[in-house]
Amino acid sequence: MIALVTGGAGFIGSHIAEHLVAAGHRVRVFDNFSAGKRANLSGIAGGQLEVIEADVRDAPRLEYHMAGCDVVFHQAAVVSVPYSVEHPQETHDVNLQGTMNVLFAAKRQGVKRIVFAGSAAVYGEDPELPKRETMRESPISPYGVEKLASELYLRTYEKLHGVESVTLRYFNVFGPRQDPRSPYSGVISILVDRALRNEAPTLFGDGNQSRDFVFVRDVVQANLLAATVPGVSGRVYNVGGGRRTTLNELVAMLGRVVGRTITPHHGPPRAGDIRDSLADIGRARTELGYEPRVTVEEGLAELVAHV
Ligand code: UD2
Repeated sequence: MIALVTGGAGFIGSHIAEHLVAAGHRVRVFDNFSAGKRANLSGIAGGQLEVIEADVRDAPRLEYHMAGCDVVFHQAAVVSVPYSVEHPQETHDVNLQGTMNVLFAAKRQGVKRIVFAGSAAVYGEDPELPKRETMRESPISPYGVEKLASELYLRTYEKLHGVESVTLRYFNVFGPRQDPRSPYSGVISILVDRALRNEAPTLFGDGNQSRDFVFVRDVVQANLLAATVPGVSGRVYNVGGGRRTTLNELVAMLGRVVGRTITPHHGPPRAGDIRDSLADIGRARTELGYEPRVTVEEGLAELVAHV
């Protein structure tokens, strides 16, 4: 197939691109390199990969490069929840208008299916766990609103115009190429970075908050299934590991991986944080055949070996 990966030079997008090329597909990476990096693509064999430096806000260019594509993996986004609170117009333009641009272009170009990087952020702070796709969404940030509105546009276009799409609501994705250097980086990338520098990490709060961490290779698996399994268009799926790990457990696991005890500092809890998160992945299992294969500790070991 020919696939366009928006955000294809980023953390998750570059893993999708790499996997597709390795499986013999032709891939167009569409990325503005604001967060993406050329180095993320350096391990991908040249011939089947085309890299387009452009922005999803640029609708004509997006449509131009979508011509002839079978599938679009729409990963491009400004991924920070706190940044969306500070810069809602910018994140609206990228995260919602960008999705609409993908959708309109895909419709006109006859793309067979869009796979959309949704987010657990659509669930908001309702404490009920595990999160199921049938629960009422109640986002509490511009980011969550943008991801939810994007899903709704995709689903509505499927009903109105038959444009096929599948939304994957990512939980806490981790793995190689996740950038640890921003204040908004995922906690695992920060913990590993500090451990390898022999610095103590800071946990915000008591460290007993928990997340459903999922290794990036399992997220790639979910994307490929979402692109190819018949009869799932218009569906929404949680993509997590289906298990919950506290930050204190993470720190202990990382200590085992690096072979020494890590003693974190504790700071005040981060404003706006939810306490716990856990995905019910039953729907993805049943309908897509998704099965997370990498445990958190295995993923940590692979990450440490990679850095
Ligand atoms: C995740 C997603 C976000 C959104 C959200 C929805 C990531 C990177 N972010 O945010 O895009 O989908 O879920 O709920 O996956 N922490 C520390 N020390 C640090 C950094 C973080 O203690 O140096 C804590 C933080 O306070 C939180 C936990 O680690 O309790 C996880 O934080 P995160 O930023 O990795 O991810 P999260 O769940 O806020």
